[in-house]
Amino acid sequence: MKHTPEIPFAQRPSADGLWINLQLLADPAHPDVALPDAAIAVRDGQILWCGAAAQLPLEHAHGPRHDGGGALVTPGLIDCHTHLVYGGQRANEFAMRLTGASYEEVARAGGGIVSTVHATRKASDDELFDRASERLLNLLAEGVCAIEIKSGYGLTLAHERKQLRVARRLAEAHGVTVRTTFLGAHALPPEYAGHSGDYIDLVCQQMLPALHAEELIDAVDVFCERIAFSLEETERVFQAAQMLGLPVKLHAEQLSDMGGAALAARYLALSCDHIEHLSPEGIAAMREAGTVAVLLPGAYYTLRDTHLPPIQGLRAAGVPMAVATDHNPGTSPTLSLLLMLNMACTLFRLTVPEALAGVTTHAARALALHETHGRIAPGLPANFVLWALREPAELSYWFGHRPVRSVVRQGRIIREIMA
Ligand code: DI6
Ligand code: FE
Repeated sequence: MKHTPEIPFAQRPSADGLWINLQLLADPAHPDVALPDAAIAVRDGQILWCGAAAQLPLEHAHGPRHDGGGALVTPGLIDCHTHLVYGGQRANEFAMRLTGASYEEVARAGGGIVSTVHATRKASDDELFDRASERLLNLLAEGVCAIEIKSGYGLTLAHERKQLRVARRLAEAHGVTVRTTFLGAHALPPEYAGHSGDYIDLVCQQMLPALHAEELIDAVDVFCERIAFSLEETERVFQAAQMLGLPVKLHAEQLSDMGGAALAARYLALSCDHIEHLSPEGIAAMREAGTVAVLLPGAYYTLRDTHLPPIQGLRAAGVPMAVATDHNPGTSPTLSLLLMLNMACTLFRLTVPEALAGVTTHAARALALHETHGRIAPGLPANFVLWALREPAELSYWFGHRPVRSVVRQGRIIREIMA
């Protein structure tokens, strides 16, 4: 079945004009300063002005009017860690874990990431695009305006290229900001069993330079873990990325403390993600480097993890914390960033302002998009969401609910909202 959005993005109406009757939360890190009776002026798809309607400069008062009906308005949400493009699914492993197998046992038995690699290699570009589009539409319908998409289920040059091209095509087709992350070092492909050094050679010497030359890579990631790649192997990939001028990030200390966060910080990583087992030294290194801590409560929940990430330590150190879905078929098969917002509060005890900053300003920083995304401010592209809610805390409070009234994405009005 071919999946196409009902109305192509390019045919959606322009959001240009004056948006009035809004309760404006321009910077979600400060939800207590939502501005009542606010307005946003949009021109050529960009925010021209925003603030209290009473202070609207006369020159912005013309053009079409859009009445927000008193809606709460936030910046578009940002999902800064996903593995959205892949073939197949892994409900069978979910069932195996319910009868006692652990994630690591399933992986060692040839399931896990490698089983998704087989399904992804088999799938055509169009199949991958169609499946990923369906998933993406769920996230977009919740007000997501920017998303990171990782490769890492191809593990050959051709199949990694296929995943990254699909990610670029999704951006174009759906009018959403996509940052692609090359995760060639996600798992050891079966044909390299016992030769992980050779596989890392391939990643560093062939895949990375070729895909970079094709402008398919915005950042480089590694799964640094007992069941994946060592600290030394991770560093080799970081060195290759650095030579090409590409920023790095890391799947760090998810199942054990490998010292990955401190290494990533030495390479000025944009983010360290998961970090359930992050040490005080790791926190200090991340603070020094300005690295964002990306919290992934969906994986924590699915794996029934009990080892909480060191939230209090991160908070005390002032390390920015982001929250993302980690959408993937193994450990986080969720398509709701709003649910992650709730889980970040309920499971990890983030405060409401922390959680809201986690899916906006801090998520933008984790993708090096903080100059353009995650806030509502003059000069930024028009990405904002009107919610059928009265107060910001409701965004974290409800779960299993989609209270979106309207989305403005890349300067166009999206009325979806898909079923
Ligand atoms: N960490 C994760 O949570 C996912 N990848 C990773 O490096 C899991 C991916 C999978 O199981 O397919
Ligand atoms: Fe992940």
